Amino acid sequence: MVQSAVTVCLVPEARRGPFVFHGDLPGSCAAARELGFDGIEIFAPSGSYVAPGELKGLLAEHGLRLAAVGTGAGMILHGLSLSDSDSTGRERACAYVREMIAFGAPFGAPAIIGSMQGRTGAGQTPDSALLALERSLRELAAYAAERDQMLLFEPLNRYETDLINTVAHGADLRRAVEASNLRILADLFHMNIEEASIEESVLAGSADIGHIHFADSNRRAVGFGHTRMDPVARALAETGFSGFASAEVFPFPDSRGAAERTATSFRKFFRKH
Ligand code: LER
Ligand code: MN
Repeated sequence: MVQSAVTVCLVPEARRGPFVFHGDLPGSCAAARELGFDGIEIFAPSGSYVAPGELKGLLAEHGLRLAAVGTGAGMILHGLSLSDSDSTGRERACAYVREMIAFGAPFGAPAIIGSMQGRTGAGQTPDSALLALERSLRELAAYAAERDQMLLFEPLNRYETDLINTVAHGADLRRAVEASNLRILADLFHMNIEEASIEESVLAGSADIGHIHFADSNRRAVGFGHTRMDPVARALAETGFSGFASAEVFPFPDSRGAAERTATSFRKFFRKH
């Protein structure tokens, strides 16, 4: 059965980003539980920003799970990239992600590599950038495996990276890295831009996909855009997907409104019976 989650952003520099809740971790947890979500996904400045004890208490108090932890603040705050041609820069990016993996692991929550994949930099070709990314992912997947954790890799739309834009290309990368705990995060917003058919790509990538970013065509809560979600939900049900569908969407019309709309849509598409 698909699990539901909402995103909570704790990075002030990303306050205009596509996250349901911004700041106020205790209040966000209370709202998530009130609306019936199974978990929260945290976007934090670093792996040491949230005290594990405090998070453990909040999750227990509200009966929530930690669905995943985003690592994009490494790019936003520090300009880090896992495909950096400079070995010192690449190692700093890996160290940053390792911290996030170590933070999420005790909660059973995988780290997400989205923006941290970077782009082809000066003096690189797309192939050499991809090789650097592969190397980073191999190291990080091994680090996550030692902690019995999955690592999530997220294809992004062409305006955010020139490296991996589709689920199929992500699956190729997964095979090149040769790590069974590396899974693809399928973000329905990016897929709406890049895939010929979201549902066909979900079916084709079923063995690779470990997490969903549940978003409509315009990156608002599902129900506020024009993506045909019925066939996508059917494809996920057909493949027996049992991971999280986490709302990574703009707080439109506000955080509460986005969370409520997500909760309604989630029930409509994934809790029919
Ligand atoms: C991260 O999950 C993502 O989808 C990127 O677009 C970050 O902006
Ligand atoms: Mn995403």
